[in-house]
Amino acid sequence: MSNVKTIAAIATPLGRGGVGIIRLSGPKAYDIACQLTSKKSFTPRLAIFCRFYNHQHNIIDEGLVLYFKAPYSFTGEDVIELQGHGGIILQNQLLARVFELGAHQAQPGEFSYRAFENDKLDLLQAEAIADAIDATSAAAASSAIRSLTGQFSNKINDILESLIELRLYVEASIDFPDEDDVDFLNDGVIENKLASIQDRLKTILATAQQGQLLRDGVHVVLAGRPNAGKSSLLNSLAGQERAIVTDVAGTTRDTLQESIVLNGLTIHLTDTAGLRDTTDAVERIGIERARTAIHQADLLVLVHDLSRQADPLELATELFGETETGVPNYNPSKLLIIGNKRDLIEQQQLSSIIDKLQVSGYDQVNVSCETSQGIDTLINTLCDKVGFHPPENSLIARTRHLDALRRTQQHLQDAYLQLVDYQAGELVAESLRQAQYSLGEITGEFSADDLLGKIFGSFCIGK
Ligand SMILES: Nc1nc2c(ncn2[C@@H]2O[C@H](COP(=O)(O)OP(=O)(O)OP(=O)(O)O)[C@@H](O)[C@H]2O)c(=O)[nH]1
Ligand SMILES: [Mg+2]
Repeated sequence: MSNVKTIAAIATPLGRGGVGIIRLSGPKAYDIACQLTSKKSFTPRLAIFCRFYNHQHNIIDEGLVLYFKAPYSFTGEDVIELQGHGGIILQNQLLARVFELGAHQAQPGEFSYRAFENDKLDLLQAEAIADAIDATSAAAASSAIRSLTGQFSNKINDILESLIELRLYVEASIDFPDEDDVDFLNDGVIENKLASIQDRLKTILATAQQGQLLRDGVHVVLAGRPNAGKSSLLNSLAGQERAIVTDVAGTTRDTLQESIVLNGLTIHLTDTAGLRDTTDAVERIGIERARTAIHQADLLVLVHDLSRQADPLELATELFGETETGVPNYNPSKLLIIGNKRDLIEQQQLSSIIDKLQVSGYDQVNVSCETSQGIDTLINTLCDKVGFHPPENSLIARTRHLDALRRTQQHLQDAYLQLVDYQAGELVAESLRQAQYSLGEITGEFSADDLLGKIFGSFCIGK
């Protein structure tokens, strides 16, 4: 008798709905379904209308039963789906009855974990399910579905295969040297194969970087002097009046976050209190919070009021500090300057500011929150600055994948140096082995148990 537990959970969101589904997986699932419905048997993949009874043979609910016989199911085990009515009380009563009959509450991600253990999915695909469910934009959802269908895994597996082939070639050459009197380390074969794998890895890393942006979005913080129009800009981008806007300097006291989707990219946008010296205790706390948000930003947006004629670089230096050479203490790739209230100034006044910024390498976009002039350009510049250019067939990715790809890249680079600079065959083989290990972590071929626990533990219950 198998000692695998049979698990059950409500698979649909708990609340009012036409249908609510309870899913069971494990060796007792079939028997539990028979006892629950007083039916003698179920045919796999055939929807059967049944009544669900409690222990006193009173009807709890009625609905469809679907039976997926192992191994032809999501988890690879016997799976039963009970499709009753979507009411909180009904679903909980049905679940309690299923527990009475021997099932155990499924932990978050336990169905997917079983699917992974039974080779129904690899780790990338399992993660893609969670990412598809949690997607915050249509583009993220469709790339998660592409990853789920195995497109990302196939690319990784293809590279893994070439890597293993190359490893075998190097190891065989070490074990059987001089067979044909060729110097295998210098004949260019390994170098070419290695270079080709490195190229493919570079391509997939670029795809994964886009996929990670699609999944996680970016944190953009709006900062600047009071009254520059930070809150007005947040409202313009969000398309609704989220933040309070007045002509009183110091209107925004606390940080305010709004997640918006622009050109398919999820931007977690934070409005902050205007930065200035103040004796007001509440405002001071708000400014401290603004400073914390500024430090955590992926991209900092300095909003300045064009009508005040201030030099934006001097302003950036004042607000964010300066380097020894007197330029703002901010990497131009992480700072975007917005000249707001474009409607209040003439074109000539703008030109001199723009020239100076271009010399310093800072990007500036001029907008008017009043007339919406420049907002579309701003959206495109924001996406450009964070490097968001997802290809049509983008694949969802996580920081974990990027990290593993970068480590693989480093091991391949090491292998290359050992080969070209030192002709050290054993060390080439060792670096290739490490590269294979790092790459294999992505699909879960090599993964520590605690990592798996962490990944599946963040899934929702019932998935
Ligand atoms: N003419 C014009 N006025 C604007 C524009 N953007 C904002 N304003 C006005 O500028 C004033 C300040 O706007 P806010 O968005 O509250 O400025 P803020 O930077 O959030 O200010 P604090 O919260 O005090 O730090 C308001 O009266 C806005 O209506 C613009 O593009 N053109
Ligand atoms: Mg404000």
